Amino acid sequence: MEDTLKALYDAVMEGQRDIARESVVKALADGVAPGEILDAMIGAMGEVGRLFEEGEYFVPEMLIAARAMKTGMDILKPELVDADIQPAGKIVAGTVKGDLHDIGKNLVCMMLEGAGFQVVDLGSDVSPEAFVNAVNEHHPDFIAMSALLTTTMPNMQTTIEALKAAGVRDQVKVLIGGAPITDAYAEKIGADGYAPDASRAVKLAKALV
Ligand code: B1M
Repeated sequence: MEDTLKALYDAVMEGQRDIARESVVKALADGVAPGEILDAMIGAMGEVGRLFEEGEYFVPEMLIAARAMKTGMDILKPELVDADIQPAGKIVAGTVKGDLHDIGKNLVCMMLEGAGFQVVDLGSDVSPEAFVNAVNEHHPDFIAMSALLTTTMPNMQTTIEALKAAGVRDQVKVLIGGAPITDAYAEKIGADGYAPDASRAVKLAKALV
């Protein structure tokens, strides 16, 4: 069992998509808890980030690692979602304009779905207008915005301003997260809450619903 998770960890770090997929399938068949499988992949991506920061990995290595993780997550996702749970609330999620990082946002979406929320995932590079349109179309309880770049963080504020201008700010709670985001930043831009990781995003949404 541990060998399979080690193989999965290595496959994500080395960007080996086929091995990542096979390892997730094998781990599930062996009865490993989906959360443990997820932890192995999150751990590997954390190590990829550390190696990038130390100059040992470059953007292509990060990219293939991220793709391998996504391949594994595609298999894992249905296992994380309990179909019997009634929606606890509806959430429109997306990574803000200009930002292509979607792994953390995808994890947040998966965890929220696993906790019984209905999630409308707008993807990455989502414009303020697209968030506003989604609020008008889906009438969610929350919007969850993700940003991984200091240069795209301000687009969270721009989105909140667009919600205000469209007259829908009061209809939704705005939750934000991503590596450079802090509680202080959430307060500064008038968001309703900040979560540092996916599990705390679930706790936050549950507390505010
Ligand atoms: Co990028 N990248 N990247 N990257 N990348 C970072 C973010 C960086 C910190 C690396 C570094 O320099 N050390 C750095 C940002 C520096 C900064 O702004 N301060 C950086 C850079 C510079 C860039 C480029 C500019 C590189 C370049 O081209 N020169 C470029 C920008 C592209 C763009 O977006 N326009 C770029 C590109 C890429 C790839 C495409 C190669 C790839 C992304 C692939 C993808 O997502 N599909 C990539 C990756 C993989 C990373 C790192 C290595 C890993 C990010 C990740 O997936 N982490 C990252 C370094 C790092 O984080 N150490 C880095 C794993 C993920 C599980 O964590 O996303 O933090 P995270 O999500 C967590 C929490 O933050 C939280 O919960 C998640 C799960 O627990 N959370 C939320 C996230 N969103 C939330 C929303 C919520 C709540 C919680 O709502 C309520």
